[in-house]
Amino acid sequence: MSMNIEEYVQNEIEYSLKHLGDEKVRHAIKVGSDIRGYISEFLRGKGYIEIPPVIISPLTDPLNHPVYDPKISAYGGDLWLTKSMIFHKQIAVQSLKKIFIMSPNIRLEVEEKSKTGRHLYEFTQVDIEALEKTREEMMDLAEDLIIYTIKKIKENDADELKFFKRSLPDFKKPFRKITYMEAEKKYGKDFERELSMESKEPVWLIDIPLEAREFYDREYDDKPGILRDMDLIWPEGYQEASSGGEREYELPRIIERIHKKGQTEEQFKWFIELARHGIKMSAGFGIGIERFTRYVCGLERIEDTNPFPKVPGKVSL
Ligand code: ASN
Repeated sequence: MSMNIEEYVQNEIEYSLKHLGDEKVRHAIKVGSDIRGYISEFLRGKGYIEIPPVIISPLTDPLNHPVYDPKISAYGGDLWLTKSMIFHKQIAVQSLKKIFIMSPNIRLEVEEKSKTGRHLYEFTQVDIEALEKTREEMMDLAEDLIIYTIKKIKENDADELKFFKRSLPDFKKPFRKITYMEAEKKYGKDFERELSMESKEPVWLIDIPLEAREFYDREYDDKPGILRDMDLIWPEGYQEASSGGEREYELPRIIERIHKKGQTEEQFKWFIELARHGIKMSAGFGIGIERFTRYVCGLERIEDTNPFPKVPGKVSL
């Protein structure tokens, strides 16, 4: 049965008021707010500069899976909503050297994804990039960031953790690492889920094959088809925490990788132009704030971390 627009709006307002009045949601929002604060504090302490988010641009992340991607035509050009600031990071880091962004991303995922409890079509990732750093250096930074943030949450959000009956472990560095190929062999097709379910600590999934990733992560010189990238997996079945890698920065390699993905140079002309000017290598990663909050609070559904959650398939306030 279809609703008229007044009914729809009425339902949405009622939902929002009920959602925001839910004690669980209020506690989770407080934890999410603190996670943002501690991550910023940590990164500033390491010399990272926060830059403002880009919301709309002719250049955004192609992603490795299809999403609904509406084009906004204005001023004689075409613009898209940011799916990630990957290219802006690569540009900004050339002069700023170490950067981060509390970056709102829009990814209009298929309705099916509402079932995972891990997807929102509007979310925030803290997106981090550093010039002339290796993947290993960035993994080390990510481990310190997670250990620091969880320590602070345990010190300062004891009431919230008690409410959620959540006791968080003290993770030790370095986190375990497993290659994509090893994980697939050991756990089968659904390896990310299996790996997460059996782990008590975060695990790095490294060396992801070219088909499973976007064109911009760097391919090994001596292992064709394998990328110098990494995903971090939360334990206890909470799955992906972060994704990142070293980047391609040399023009011929960028062009080759765009073609290998069956994408066009036209789509990435802004980035190609930049690479033509010459850019230095960089590496980085992004951590989803709502997913971090979901893990810390031990929540089943990600929408409880956000006052105005955008669940795939649903028009929401
Ligand atoms: N933030 C990710 C990275 O740094 C990119 C993404 O979100 N797709 O690699």
